[in-house]
Amino acid sequence: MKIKEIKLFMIKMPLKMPFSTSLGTVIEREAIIIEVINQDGVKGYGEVVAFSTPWYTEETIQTSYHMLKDFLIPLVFKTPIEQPNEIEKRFRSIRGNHMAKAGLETAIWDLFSKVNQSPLWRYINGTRSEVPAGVVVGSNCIKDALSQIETYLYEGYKRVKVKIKPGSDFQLLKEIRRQFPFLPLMADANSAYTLNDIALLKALDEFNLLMIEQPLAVDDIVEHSRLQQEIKTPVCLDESIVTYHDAESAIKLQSCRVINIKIGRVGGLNNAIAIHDLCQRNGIQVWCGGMIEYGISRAFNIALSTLKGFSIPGDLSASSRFWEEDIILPFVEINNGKIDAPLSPGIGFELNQKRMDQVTYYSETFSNI
Ligand code: OSB
Ligand code: MG
Repeated sequence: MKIKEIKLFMIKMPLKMPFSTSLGTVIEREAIIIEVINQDGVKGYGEVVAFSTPWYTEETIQTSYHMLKDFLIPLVFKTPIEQPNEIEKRFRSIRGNHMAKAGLETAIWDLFSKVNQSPLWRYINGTRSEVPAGVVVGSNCIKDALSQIETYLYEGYKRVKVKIKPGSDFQLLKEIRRQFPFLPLMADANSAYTLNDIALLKALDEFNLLMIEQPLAVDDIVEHSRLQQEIKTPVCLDESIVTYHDAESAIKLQSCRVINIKIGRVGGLNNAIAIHDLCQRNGIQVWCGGMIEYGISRAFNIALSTLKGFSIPGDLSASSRFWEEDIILPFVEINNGKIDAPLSPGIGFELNQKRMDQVTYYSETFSNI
């Protein structure tokens, strides 16, 4: 298949309410929406989930734009593509920059599954037609967190994740557990602790958390192994797992019992699927992590979560969780705590053109001549 044209749309929208992590607060969300068009005019869509500043990973929207424009798009234009799973190899000549790669690679997966007239989730051999929804509370004020959780349970979410950091951990979780004793609950620290905090982290065992996500630093694979030996709560790695090899190392060192797979963080759908398969072979549970994304990226997360190993509800929330109006149609909705995997070809959602026009502040077209 020959890619004839690629368009980049820079978009920006305020979140309905600020989202706080141990590393900072997101108020407005930028993203790059990628449209790839083949020789027959069929279109595929992808989304770059890097943030405006490099707080979660090294990438930003601007570095992603540079990578796409000057390196990745030329690599896609260079020769025809036989299969979408060859793009990851083609991109290996460029180091890192996983979110930029994932945005373009996923657009090509969407395009191929459309050409094959198959829903993406079937194209990648997904095994379930609906996926359990999960939601993240983005406030560390105890009162706000409790009232947000109440609203989300009413909306049907079956799993809640809260953000913790030193000074906003034990007491927050204690209050949540007091009010919701049986809620499937997990805590995400975004690297806020060190092994010096082991007493506190041990104390969290009493809350019966599904897991604690990324308690220690990004490169603390060895330290996480030490920690997992000391605490009962399963350790889940997020930021630490950027490559297939990272996942292999974490499994070998027993640094975690769970891995959060994010398509953007691991450089695309091909790697996400490979890490899923590796975890399946090694008895490691996986779930799909969120990036405060728009509907295009969410659609890929839904498709990925239909794979057999995604046994735990992911950060899979409705369009209305973050957005007044999402950039896709129909909006993602929760029904009885689940999201239906769409039945139409590709990602199964259309671009909401009216909304795209409102939120696009820059665009550029690249032609393969
Ligand atoms: O650490 O999982 C994280 C959002 C942005 C950056 C990092 C993380 C998050 C979330 C997911 O917690 C929020 C969501 O999209 O539902
Ligand atoms: Mg996380």
